[in-house]
Amino acid sequence: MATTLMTLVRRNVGPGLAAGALAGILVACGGGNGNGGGSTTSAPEQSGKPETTQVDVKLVDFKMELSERTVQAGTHTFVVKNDGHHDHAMEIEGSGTEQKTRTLAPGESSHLTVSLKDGKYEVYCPVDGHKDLGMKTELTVGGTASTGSDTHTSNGHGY
Ligand SMILES: [Cu+2]
Repeated sequence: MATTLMTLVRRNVGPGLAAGALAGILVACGGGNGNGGGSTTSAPEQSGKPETTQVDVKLVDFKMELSERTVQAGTHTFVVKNDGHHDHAMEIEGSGTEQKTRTLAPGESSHLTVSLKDGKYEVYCPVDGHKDLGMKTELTVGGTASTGSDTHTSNGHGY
């Protein structure tokens, strides 16, 4: 009874599945797109005033109305309209400047372009006695004297 018992037990039970890949927990929640600290430069394009500004002047019996009481130094065009029932005109005087429109009949209008420096100007009607009747007002010229390309911040206190 020779029995060859070759018991070949190949127990190849290797712990093959040891690779418990931990790679599963990779939170793909990458911290979002850079929430850039509000440096949003939305330049409020202030249409800077051109060098020549317009001031409307209304002449009535007997008052003088300016659309602006304060302007910056520079060249200004006064658009003068006689809305009264008498002849009127506009004269501006101050800081060595003295200019006036021609006398305007009721309904007429005229332009007067004046270069103004800092200072106070008297604006009045030079027609007989109208000034004393109330046709006078004041115009203040102040602020930045630079008429150049001064387009920085909006509060340039140039002196
Ligand atoms: Cu007048």
